[in-house]
Amino acid sequence: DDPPPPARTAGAPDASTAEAGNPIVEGWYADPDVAVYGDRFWIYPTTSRRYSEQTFMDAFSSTDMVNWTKHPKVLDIADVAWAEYALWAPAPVFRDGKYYLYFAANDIQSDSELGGIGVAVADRPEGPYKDAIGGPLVSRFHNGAQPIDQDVFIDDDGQAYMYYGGWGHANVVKLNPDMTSLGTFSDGSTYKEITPENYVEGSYMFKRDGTYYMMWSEGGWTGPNYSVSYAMSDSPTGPFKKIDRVLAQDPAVARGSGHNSVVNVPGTDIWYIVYHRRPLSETDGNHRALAYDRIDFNSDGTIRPVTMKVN
Ligand code: FUB
Repeated sequence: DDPPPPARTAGAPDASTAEAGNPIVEGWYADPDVAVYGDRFWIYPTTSRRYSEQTFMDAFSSTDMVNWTKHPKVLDIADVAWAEYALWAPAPVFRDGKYYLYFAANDIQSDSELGGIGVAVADRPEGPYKDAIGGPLVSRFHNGAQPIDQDVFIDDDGQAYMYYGGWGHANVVKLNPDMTSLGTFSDGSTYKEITPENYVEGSYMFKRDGTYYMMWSEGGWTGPNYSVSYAMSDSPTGPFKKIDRVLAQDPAVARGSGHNSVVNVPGTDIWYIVYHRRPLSETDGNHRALAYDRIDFNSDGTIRPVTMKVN
């Protein structure tokens, strides 16, 4: 039996009073992307290790965002024939009875290397996810954007978009309804550059009250000044003008907070930002931990700066 699609209705999970401790789960994880599938919240993170050792992904599910169940190795590099190392930055999305997990593989530094953004598919949120197309969906630099750190967003009209990019450039592409091939824009182009001010990586898109919010990370990912900023637009393809930084280090709590996603508690106007951060005790560049906090909106839709919970 297929599980039900992502719920925004009765039967949905409830995290309206969540006061969980941070880190969300034990272990070194980064780049969390959160989805609501049926009656559970799901978080898919990068296994935060040296790239050569990032060869699998775990997932975590919860009905309340307090108690989490670990689902080990939902995607394994053994199931992606073209990937040699480094699976990271997963992006989950559901469509037409299938669960998709977009990921980056092989840290390509030039167009001549194999790697980029791939897509895996499963019948269930916990996988097992298998490579859907036998090669990368985006395998080269376009507009200067390294093919990493993707997020997939399906608009209310059914059009799917993928936002991605490292090395200071961001692109948006359209996905066809099969979710495994790229579409074209009305001008015939495939890749549209949407780089906002100070963009480094970690693109993310969500929609609230008809407004499109693009979020991204700034600063070096190993440094204390890694942070999250956002733009608002009335179009999923921008333009995206930076409004402000919303999540930054707090020297009393954690450093290097970034690479986020956002979840709306179904049926409410309660929103959480899910991100990774570095514990103050961190001595290893890969020591990143998952955290989440409330995000609140002003009456004009702008986002108030996030206060990081201590734990
Ligand atoms: O986890 C590997 C890299 O670290 C990601 O691509 C960046 O966004 C940063 O979080």
